[in-house]
Amino acid sequence: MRADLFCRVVDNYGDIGVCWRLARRLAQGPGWRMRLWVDDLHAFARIQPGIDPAAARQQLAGVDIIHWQDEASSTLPAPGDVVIEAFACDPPAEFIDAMRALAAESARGEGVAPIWINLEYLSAEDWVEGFHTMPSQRADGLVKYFFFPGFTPATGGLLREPGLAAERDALQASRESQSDFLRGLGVDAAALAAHRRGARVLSLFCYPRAPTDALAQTMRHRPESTLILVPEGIAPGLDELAGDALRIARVPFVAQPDFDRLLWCADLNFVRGEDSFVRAAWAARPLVWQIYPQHGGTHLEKLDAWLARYPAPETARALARAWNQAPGDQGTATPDLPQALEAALTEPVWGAWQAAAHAWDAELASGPDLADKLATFCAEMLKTR
Ligand code: TRH
Repeated sequence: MRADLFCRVVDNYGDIGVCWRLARRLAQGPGWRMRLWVDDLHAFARIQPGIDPAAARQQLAGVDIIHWQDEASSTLPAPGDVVIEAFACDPPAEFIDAMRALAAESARGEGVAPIWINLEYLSAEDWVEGFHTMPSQRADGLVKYFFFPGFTPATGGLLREPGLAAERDALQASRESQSDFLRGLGVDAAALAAHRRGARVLSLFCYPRAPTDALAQTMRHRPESTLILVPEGIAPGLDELAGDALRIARVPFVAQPDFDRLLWCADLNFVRGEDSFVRAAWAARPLVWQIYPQHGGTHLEKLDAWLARYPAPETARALARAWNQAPGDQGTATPDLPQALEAALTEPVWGAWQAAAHAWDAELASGPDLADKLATFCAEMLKTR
């Protein structure tokens, strides 16, 4: 199966983060020949060492990567068997023209029209199941299928590589291996010593509006020691809030497999957006998700839809709500972050949250992942052509 995956980087890293993971998963799992079109190679290079932001074309991890430049070019390669546009990014007009020509040939029995997929953003909302794989008939005769990631068997599922749990469990079973990994990221001796002495480890990947000062202040005053791992550029003012019981360790942006390992080393992961959120679920550890903020507070409805599915104690859900409230947000009364954090980190809530995180990972891992579901869907659609 040959596939074209189009990715337009809106902002941050999640658009390319999801697309890069999908491209590699389809290449390495179902064995598709993947062509990944990316408009912003700089964001890509930030999360994937080895990407050359100046290259018009390059190969990495078995994926053919094309710098998607909007200038019209008549030399576009012919569309693959499957064309995936991520997050409704609209492929180039000339490419759609070529798809239409293939559809016309197919109608004359002379070829096979590509399957056109629109990969949607992840949502936990109930309506997603009803729209997953729905066709959208265009005026030009082409049909586009909506493919919705999700948390239930009636959705497209979530990206998950085979063997992930075994690799995770091996690292989580050895504090020494975790220490070696963190040292490899440049975590200093004092922080590593705190880690070896059993400090509670948090990872922090959030948007600027997150109440990170309240987080640091709360952790500073707890009886146990805490180590917070923070990627460079995130929560810039946090380092000044370190104290006796709280150490802040800055880590570089790393490739996605190492970002997974960072999450696996933490007892509690503060994540954001879409892809790091899912990867924190795969860490099988407690997580606090900061959803991508949207105007009018619609993101809080999406947050609540997910919280309704998250089997953690109510205290942990209150903490997630507090983490996502910003000054002046409408909606439910803002739970007090320090109070919610204290309660969530204290037994028996903390132990119940840890058990729930483990069970949720196992539940979500039980079915086929998004790449396998997409491959099955496209194979079935091609049979009908
Ligand atoms: O960067 P994000 O905020 O991206 C967001 C979301 O995708 C959101 O859905 C979208 O609407 C918005 O962009 C435009 O968060 P996310 O989704 O977690 O993507 C971050 C990616 O960066 C993820 O794939 C993990 C990766 N990453 C690394 O690979 N290494 C790192 O060191 C870090 C910090 C992140």
